[in-house]
Amino acid sequence: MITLYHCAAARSFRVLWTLEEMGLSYDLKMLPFPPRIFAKEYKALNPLGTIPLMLDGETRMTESAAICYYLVTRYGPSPLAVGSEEPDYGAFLNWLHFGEATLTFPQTLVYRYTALEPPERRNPQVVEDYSKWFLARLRGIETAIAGKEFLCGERFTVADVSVCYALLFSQRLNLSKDFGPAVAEYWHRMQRREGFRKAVASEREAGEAQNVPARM
Ligand SMILES: N[C@@H](CCC(=O)N[C@@H](CS)C(=O)NCC(=O)O)C(=O)O
Repeated sequence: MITLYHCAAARSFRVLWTLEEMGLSYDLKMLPFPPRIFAKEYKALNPLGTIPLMLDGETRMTESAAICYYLVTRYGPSPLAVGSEEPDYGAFLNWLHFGEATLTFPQTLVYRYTALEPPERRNPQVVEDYSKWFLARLRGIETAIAGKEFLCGERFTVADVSVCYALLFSQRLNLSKDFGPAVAEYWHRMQRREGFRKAVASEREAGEAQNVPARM
């Protein structure tokens, strides 16, 4: 059984969404955010204190994009992966990592300096600079997705999952108001997927059952 440690709407949502798209069974362990403050015992499991942590037998992983790739290959073959023999293999890997390394990175700074830090440490300059940084990188998606249904491979893949998590996070950060029309339409479409809706319902139900409040 796959075990996923998750905070509502955190990066571990990528993994949860992938699990639901693939129809895999899993045990979802909900934690309050951030676990390093509100679930200090979690550090014994993951000394980084970060979410996600995925356990699958002897396998132990903490990087969301890598876990998505692990799932679609270990439990594949799956159309959610683009194979190395396909023309879009490079594009697939690029978008998969772009979602985390390029898009979520500046968002983390916006989140930290608007919500996570105590009021005296909040920093509007950092927020403004990294909001601009994020929106500039997002322009790459606007061009890539215009006139297309999915980012690559002509089908839904975990590259879409990875990038769409950044779009989900944008809503919380008040950045989604600045989406271009193609990104806005893409994001709207992706949220209508059954796998996305099931993942949202799954985290809500697990949070209620385990009495863990949703992330602020
Ligand atoms: N690169 C990692 C980043 C993991 C990460 O930083 N997760 C955030 C949640 S979205 C976290 O656990 N933050 C906890 C903290 O800041 O203490 C990934 O993609 O999974």
